[in-house]
Amino acid sequence: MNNSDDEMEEELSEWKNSFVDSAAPFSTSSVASSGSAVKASSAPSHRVILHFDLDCFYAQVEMIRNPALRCVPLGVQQKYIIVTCNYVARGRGVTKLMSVSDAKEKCPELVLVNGEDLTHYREMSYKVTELLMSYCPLVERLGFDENFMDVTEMVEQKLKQTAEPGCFSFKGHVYNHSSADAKASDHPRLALGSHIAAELREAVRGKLGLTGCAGIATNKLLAKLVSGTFKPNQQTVLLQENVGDIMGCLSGLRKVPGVGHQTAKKLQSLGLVSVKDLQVYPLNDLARQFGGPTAQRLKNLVLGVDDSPVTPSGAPQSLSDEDSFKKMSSTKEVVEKIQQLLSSLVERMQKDGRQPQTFRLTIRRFTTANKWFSRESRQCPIPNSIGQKISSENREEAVVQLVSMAMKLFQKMVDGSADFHLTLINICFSNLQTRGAAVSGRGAITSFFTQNASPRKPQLVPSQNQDDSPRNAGGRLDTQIRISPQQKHVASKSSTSSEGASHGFKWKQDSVVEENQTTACCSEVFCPDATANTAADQLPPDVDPEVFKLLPEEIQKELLSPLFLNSLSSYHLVSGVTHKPTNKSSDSERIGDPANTLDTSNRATTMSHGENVMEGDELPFHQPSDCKFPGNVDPEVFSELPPDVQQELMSEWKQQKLILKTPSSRKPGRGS
Ligand code: DCP
Ligand code: MG
Ligand code: MG
Repeated sequence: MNNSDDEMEEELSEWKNSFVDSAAPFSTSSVASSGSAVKASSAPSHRVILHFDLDCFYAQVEMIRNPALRCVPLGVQQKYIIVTCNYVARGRGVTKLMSVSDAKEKCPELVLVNGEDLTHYREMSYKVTELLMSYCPLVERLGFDENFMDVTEMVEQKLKQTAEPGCFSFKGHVYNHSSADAKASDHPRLALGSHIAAELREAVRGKLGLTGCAGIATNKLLAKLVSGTFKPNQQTVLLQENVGDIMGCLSGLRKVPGVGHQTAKKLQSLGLVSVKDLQVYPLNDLARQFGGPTAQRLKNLVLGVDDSPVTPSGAPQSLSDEDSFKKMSSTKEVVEKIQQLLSSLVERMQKDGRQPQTFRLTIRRFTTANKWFSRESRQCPIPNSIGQKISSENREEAVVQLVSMAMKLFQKMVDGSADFHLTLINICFSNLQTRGAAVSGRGAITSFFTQNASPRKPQLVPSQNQDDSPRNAGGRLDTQIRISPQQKHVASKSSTSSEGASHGFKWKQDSVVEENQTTACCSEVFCPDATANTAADQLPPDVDPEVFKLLPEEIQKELLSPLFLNSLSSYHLVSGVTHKPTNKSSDSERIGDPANTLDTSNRATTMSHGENVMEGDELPFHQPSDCKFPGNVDPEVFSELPPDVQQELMSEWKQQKLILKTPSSRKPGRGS
């Protein structure tokens, strides 16, 4: 599979086979005519999914912080771009992602605020999700300002309590209908969904002071598509009978959520440009080009069919921060930038309360061939002493030590004595563990939402793909990537933080799919010169002693301590050589997939997305370098076991006590 295919596969991966739905779409009228509208069925006959998208999100946050900005045209600026603007400014011709100079030309009285520090946006974003979750736990975040919610159960409950079909009504708009001609009693579930949406929007406005739009439909794809029909601060229901209309109104295949740049390009090469083109294209022909499952998914998408579940988002699995620039070419600047990024990231990490186990540094070099999309990373474990400082009052000390670690990683990638030209630096904490679990290398992610917020603190079962990385701030892509190619030369802001892709509903667009991030895992167990031999003896065989030598002495000592070596069982300690996985499915590239992490050879992966890389290499599925699998243990089977079981097994193997049988050699992965 070539890179494009991988990316395309990924764009589509979450839009799973749901052709059955399209073959037999739910008929609201049949429900009504059979009289079941008011008789609650035990199993919901169809889902009710809400999609919320806040109005001019960053601008609203700024207006809450400074109410004087409410009545002026306001633009939120990152580098030279207006990433969003309030509706007063929109009324005067300013648009999202306009350059500052164009915006000023359109609206000379435009007031600008700098939006490069995402702290307030991030905090508000989580408050919104938390508030929604207090009504129903099935909430999935999409970027900073969007949430899906599956309210099917709530609707069913309400339906049971509703005796009279005549009392149904729609709140807000109904797509392609005037309120009068849409008969709510024919669509009782969607009608009730519209009431729930209105109530939730009112709660968000009342409690947090934010307005937003909502879409109400039978799946995520349709809810997302319909929610922006009337803006701002309005909501729209999509009836099943109008699915064809809304799909037909999309101006091109790229407008279909889930169809990314690569897919659209390939479709275009087949002469398929409009939604209609793809709808009528024979499935068999499509399957010849894309393979059966992808072809099917594509067909489903253009038919408005999507059975992907709303997957509760959970806490991010990593926290990161980054900045991009036109040119950075001195080590001094690199140190300063890393220091600056670390100061704020460590603060965020401290607020989060968990202790990171892994630190990663990512750089992007300027090259003429691949100007913007080539990232390289090195990562290393974080000694417990530093981890503890992060979560304590010794934050500043932690920053100093982390800067020093970061610079060692930097030197593994860049020869500081030669010329270099960087355009981005990203730092990331991952493998976040609850306190107490950190030392043992075990533990689960706790509720991110319970860290700062209100007394209502829903506990989440985190999904696997959460990443508080620089991506998807706007619900699709990160700022930097979402800026159009013409604008890219200005090197966007990307002080970061987004959650990465939400499991089950990943929107990929534009150039993010082209991003080629090279991540090499770096063996980082270290020894001071004086103790080099003894230390080297203690190092696992595939650890690079050279890297070890580069680290500060106290870190080396700690890393050599038995406690720490023991905890390393959750790391892959390999030297960084990069290769591209040849058989990469979109799923295996995803975070948390054992198939992607159980590479007991040199572990390194060329990923197509930052967010995948962010998360994909942190999971405790690797054979620890100081503990080999017994000969008859199938690594793939091992990878399917829960992390705590793996840990236990590994410690038992260390004592040479356990021999596992090899039950099968099937591949791990989705559905296995
Ligand atoms: N954002 C960003 N960079 C982008 C796009 C968006 O930083 N390239 C940020 C700013 C937005 C926020 O994400 O406020 C949400 O993005 P939306 O696309 O939802 O835009 P808004 O919420 O600002 O406006 P709208 O009212 O159109 O939803
Ligand atoms: Mg928005
Ligand atoms: Mg949005």
